[in-house]
Amino acid sequence: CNHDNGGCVHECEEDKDDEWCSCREGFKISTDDWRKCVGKMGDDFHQDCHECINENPGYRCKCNNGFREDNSTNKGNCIGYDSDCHNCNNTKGSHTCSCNRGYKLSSNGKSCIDIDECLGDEGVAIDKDCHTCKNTQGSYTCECDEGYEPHSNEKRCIDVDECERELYDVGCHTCVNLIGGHTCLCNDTFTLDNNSNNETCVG
Ligand SMILES: [Ca+2]
Ligand SMILES: [Ca+2]
Repeated sequence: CNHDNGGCVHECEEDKDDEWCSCREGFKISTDDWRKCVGKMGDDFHQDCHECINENPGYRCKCNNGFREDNSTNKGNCIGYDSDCHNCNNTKGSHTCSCNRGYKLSSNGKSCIDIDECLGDEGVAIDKDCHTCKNTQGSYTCECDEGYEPHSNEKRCIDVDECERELYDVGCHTCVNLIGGHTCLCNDTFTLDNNSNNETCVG
């Protein structure tokens, strides 16, 4: 009994020859395991507790697969959960699920599944300035057409200012930014070389 309470869940008793486990009032030794105490479900411990583990004070429940001990005020019973349920809310004899942003409840109401925003309409489900929507778990990202880049923290595409970033041809005299592209202006007698890339000024 001096070591780990003799393995007993409730009390350990001993005399000079032997040691044994005993249970507190309302509980008796389990027929399956001499160290465990069983009480009356619904009386000594919660109806929905699968395996009652005594603690001082109170008790905790060991729950079967797919269940966990309720952590709410109603502690001491096992509630079914689905690992894909984000927020499990215990109700009498059952539970409901609520999901984080970007997820919706499955048809059985027990798990959260990703919303594929890309299946929705631009301007409603996704930003209207998102060019190519890529679905992700809990969200989505945008890929942008050439001449655009993704906004740093919004899910939309914005124009790249090629002039400011000096992404224009060295033969271009004056770069003019356009939405989705850019163009060049040439000095005086020069014109854009439309035989090459339309970005080089030729005289
Ligand atoms: Ca998604
Ligand atoms: Ca541009």
